[in-house]
Amino acid sequence: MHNVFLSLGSNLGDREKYLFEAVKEISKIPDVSIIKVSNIYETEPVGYLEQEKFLNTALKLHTELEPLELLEHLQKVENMLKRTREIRWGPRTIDIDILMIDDLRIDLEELEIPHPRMFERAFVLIPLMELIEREDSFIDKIKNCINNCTDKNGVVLYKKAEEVFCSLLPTCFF
Ligand code: GSY
Repeated sequence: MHNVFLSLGSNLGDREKYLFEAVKEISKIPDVSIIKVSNIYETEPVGYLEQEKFLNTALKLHTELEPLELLEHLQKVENMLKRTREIRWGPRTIDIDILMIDDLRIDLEELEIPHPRMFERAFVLIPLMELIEREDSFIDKIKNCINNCTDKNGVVLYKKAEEVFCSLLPTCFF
């Protein structure tokens, strides 16, 4: 069984609906159980700045799938939600990134774990920190990085997880 953390973001169309649909589709992937979902944050765009604000959330999963199998399923969810990616760092209906899988380090063209830019991004780390337990690896690094992130003022609580995802998950998951 693998312990997995994901980051989800949307800044095109009905952003909240895309996050909801993405979590719904992820919950249907065989051999995947959603353990916890973070609150949703509204975040200033990072990278390509001339675009709308994002909504970001994070998920903790347990899965029997191997990393590349999980990636394939998540890419299907992105495709199903009509993700468009005309500009490299530009607007998208949904973005699903695998952040960490156990203590694994993976260095493949299609998948780098831990996610190569996660420790620089407050929009990833602030939701993620809600899901992290004391025994999880990288906890000290995540805390330090949040303290040092210059963009954390651009990350503002938008909605509590239970307001948005309650029909998908038991309350104990929030
Ligand atoms: O890497 C995910 C897509 N993305 C985001 C995002 O999800 N949130 C914010 N705030 N900025 C972003 N820039 C990119 S690219």
